Amino acid sequence: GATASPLDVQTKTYPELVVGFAQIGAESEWRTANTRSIQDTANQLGVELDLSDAQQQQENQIKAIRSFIAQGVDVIGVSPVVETGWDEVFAEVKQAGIPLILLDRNADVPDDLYSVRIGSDFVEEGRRACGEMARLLDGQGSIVILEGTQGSAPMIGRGTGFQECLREYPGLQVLDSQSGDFIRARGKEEMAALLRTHGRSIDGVFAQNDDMALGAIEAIEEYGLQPGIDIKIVSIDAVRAAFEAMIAGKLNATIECNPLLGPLFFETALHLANDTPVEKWIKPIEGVYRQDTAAQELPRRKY
Ligand code: GYE
Repeated sequence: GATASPLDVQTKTYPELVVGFAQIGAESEWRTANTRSIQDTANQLGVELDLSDAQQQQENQIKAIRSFIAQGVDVIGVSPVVETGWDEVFAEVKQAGIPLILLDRNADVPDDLYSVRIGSDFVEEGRRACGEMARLLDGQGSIVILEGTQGSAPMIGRGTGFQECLREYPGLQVLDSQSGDFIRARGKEEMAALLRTHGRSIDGVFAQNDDMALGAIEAIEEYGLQPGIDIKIVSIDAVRAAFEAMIAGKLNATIECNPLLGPLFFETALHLANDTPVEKWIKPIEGVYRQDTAAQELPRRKY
């Protein structure tokens, strides 16, 4: 019949949905897997996606968000490169009545300035990394940290969780920390510098992502030591290359951080576009991987 009953209110479907996403850039294997997951899912579902690449610059992400507002997209997504500096532009999104999803990284803003965050518990990842390091070093030794992008949520969260758990291990100390910006080549450079300064007193490396760990492995080999043996290495993400490095005995453990957030992102976007309530923080389920199961796990890895 022509009369609408409360049961058949108009709802949007995926092919009617227009979504803008302000991505950070392409700094790591994690990030490229994340971008691919978003693009592939949009294609599969028939969602119209406007994807912008900010080349690591917050001002480019802010510009992209303003252009999504001007276009009148249904939902905006952003992975904030750093935690602070978002209040003004997020308030503009709210003012325009557009739902906002923080995908992956969080922002340091009041809860009412975004609709939902979909992403990992970075503090827990840091705690797990410290647990692995303590096991590998038997609770005794000197660690250096390769940090991710300064001021980013994963750098802050992973650092906090690692330090918090270290308090349970008085025999472990952090000698030094340097930022490698989540980039492999930078991880190598910083590790080479740390080796020049601290040499053989380094027992362990906590790299805040796999890419920097892979760079550190090269630096340790060039220095003439054996990564994974002379110096234990724990990192975060669990990308395929990390499994290959574990199989080769050069990386000791990786803490999973799932980048394949595309399906959850668009499902949530559709709910928001249709005013269906969603949880404020949606977390993927993640594991810890070590050398002993790496060969068996590698064929199952999707990123
Ligand atoms: O760990 C790193 C990437 O925000 C969780 O960003 C993400 C991090 C990831 O560059 O590899």
